[in-house]
Amino acid sequence: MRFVHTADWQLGMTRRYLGARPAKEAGGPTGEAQARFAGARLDAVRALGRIADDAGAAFVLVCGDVFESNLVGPDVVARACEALASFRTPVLLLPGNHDPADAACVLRRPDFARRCPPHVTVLDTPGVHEVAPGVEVVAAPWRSKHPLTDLVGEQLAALSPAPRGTLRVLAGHGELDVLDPDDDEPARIRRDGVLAALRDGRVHYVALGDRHSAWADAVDDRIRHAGTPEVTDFDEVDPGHVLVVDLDEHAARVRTETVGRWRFVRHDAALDTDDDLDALDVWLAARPDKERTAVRLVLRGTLSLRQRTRLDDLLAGHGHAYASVEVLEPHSDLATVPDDADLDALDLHGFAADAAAELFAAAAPEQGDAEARDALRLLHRLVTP
Ligand SMILES: [Mn+2]
Repeated sequence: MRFVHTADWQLGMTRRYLGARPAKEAGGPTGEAQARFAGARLDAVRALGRIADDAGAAFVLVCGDVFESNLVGPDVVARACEALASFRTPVLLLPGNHDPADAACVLRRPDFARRCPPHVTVLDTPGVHEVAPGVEVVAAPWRSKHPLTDLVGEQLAALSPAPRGTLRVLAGHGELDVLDPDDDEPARIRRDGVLAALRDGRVHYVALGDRHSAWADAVDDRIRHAGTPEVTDFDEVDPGHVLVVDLDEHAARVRTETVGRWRFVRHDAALDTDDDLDALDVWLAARPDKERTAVRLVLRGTLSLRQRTRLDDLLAGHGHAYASVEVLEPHSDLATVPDDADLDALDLHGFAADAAAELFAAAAPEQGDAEARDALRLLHRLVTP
């Protein structure tokens, strides 16, 4: 029995650094990257549908967070339904923590129900669903944003071993206790219970969502996170995939297919010299697929006013080619300290020179006046060619 395991489509997701909201500063993100990112998430969905169709999969199982929120707009819902309509393979949608099966659930909204293609089933009822002859999916949907129990464990506890000839796949959403040992979180999935259920044949595969990186359990690789099919954040280890699973009573053979095309990249750089700036320039210039890449820079070091202006120009220039280039301020530690060459370069006279000299004194490292440094950066930008 072959099926496709996926999760965390997060349709309707917005990202501030892609220009989801109009930027205040001139030259900031315009929102076109956000629109392309939203389109890419739908492209990934269509791509995994083609993979399922070509592989002759029995179904596509989406383990939660189909939508970013129960409050997504009707346009997001309509486009999701259009993408789902491109599949020939039946699709099973499990409510996750972003789209829980509460009173406002997007998967129960009239606009979704009206457009939802007939081969799509919403697993908003917990328990065993027969999805094909001899194939059962045990659903553990989220019914609220803050469940107080291990929803997967609850389903497993209610099961007897599967009848001979029946394959059972559990569909759950959430983090395993071994991946995030947080004792205060009652909804953590207890891995011991999952391993026991696989051992005694209550289920044959445990398909999970929530973790946006692909992951397989080291003891029993039939416990899996598919990860998000298109990257959503900078801390994801292995996003952009779907899993094609061949399952029998004893084992799962899993093939990983890549559907994601975007990259979110964090880059750390020490900036103290012009050579360091050259290296950053080269790094930014060399990356492929810039229009589908968001870069987050963590910068440390000390630059003169001239070098700081060069950095600002360099980032702005590359920023036009990339989906996003931003400096992660809370983790960066970049000081601008004027040097004598900066003062000479200003070439000021009279009271302006006096004011600049005063600002230089205040901006010296031992004074550490951040406002004086900002004022000097502005002055430098205004008066130097
Ligand atoms: Mn998610």
